[in-house]
Amino acid sequence: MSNSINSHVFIEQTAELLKSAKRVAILTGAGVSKESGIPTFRDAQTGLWANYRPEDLATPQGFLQNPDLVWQWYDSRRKKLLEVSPNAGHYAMAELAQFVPELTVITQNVDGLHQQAGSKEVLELHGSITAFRCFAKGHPANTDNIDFGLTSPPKCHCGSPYRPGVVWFGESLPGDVLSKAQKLAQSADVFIVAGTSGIVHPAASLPFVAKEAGATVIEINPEPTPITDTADIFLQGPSGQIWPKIIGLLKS
Ligand code: BJW
Repeated sequence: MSNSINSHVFIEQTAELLKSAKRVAILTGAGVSKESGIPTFRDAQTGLWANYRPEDLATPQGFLQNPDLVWQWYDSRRKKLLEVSPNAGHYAMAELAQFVPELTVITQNVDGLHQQAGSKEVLELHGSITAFRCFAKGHPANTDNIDFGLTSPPKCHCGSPYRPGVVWFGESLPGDVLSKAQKLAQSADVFIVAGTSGIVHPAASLPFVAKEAGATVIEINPEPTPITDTADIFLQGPSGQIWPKIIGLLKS
């Protein structure tokens, strides 16, 4: 049963657990970048899926049907990244590495903000919005050659259009990355899940794998999710406010 109250006591409990933890894994989702100004997917008013259908924009079928629309949507999101910076939550997660022997961030986000904030060990489950490969053969693109503002996807030397290097619905996650994430879930003593709705698999199953394997599971989110009842501690609130409090206690 989770403690569904945002109280200093639970933040203190979290800091105490982290002080004695050896291996810590953090699974993050779109919510941790919201305070940087990047919309989440499923927020009813401001989420990306409030205005667009995931089938049209985040599936291989959608890309085949309308490559220009998909290209332009990702182009505008990539452009937005030039204007944003990591927030206090990203920086605090990066700082946590100074206090625990082993820390890995497993992220569903494609925005690169964990790395920008200084996190060294980052597993990108859903790829990166700044990488490209061709649709047909997966030939990687030299990112420097991909300009902003193109209305159609540029073509690979093999003639196939380039697509963003992200994972769409119905596609497999990068096998090596997923396998590392699953091993971490099985071996972490503290597993923290922050800013995800917990409905997209296989990422959403990782906290359950961790719990089953004996980890203490801690969730950070302003809203309860399907993970909340399984979490040992539920820190209810925004990532950018909760994480700095945890780090503050670790420093004191
Ligand atoms: C805050 C906050 C603040 C707000 N601080 N928090 C098992 C069961 C059922 C279905 C499946 C299954 N296995 C596979 C599937 C199918 C499918 C799936 O999961 N569908 C579900 C929707 C039902 N999964 C797949 O297709 C995956 N592939 C796969 O499994 O391959 C094998 C396979 C293939 C075919 C059949 C079966 C197996 C691939 C999934 C790829 C997801 N891709 C996207 C797009 C990436 C590129 C892009 O950016 O455009 O990834 S979709 C989108 O959802 C994106 C995200 O990474 C992902 C998760 O979203 P996230 O991060 O949780 O965001 P939100 O918006 O949902 O939630 C935000 C949260 O933040 C909320 O909780 C807020 O409260 C909170 N929040 N402010 C902290 N300040």
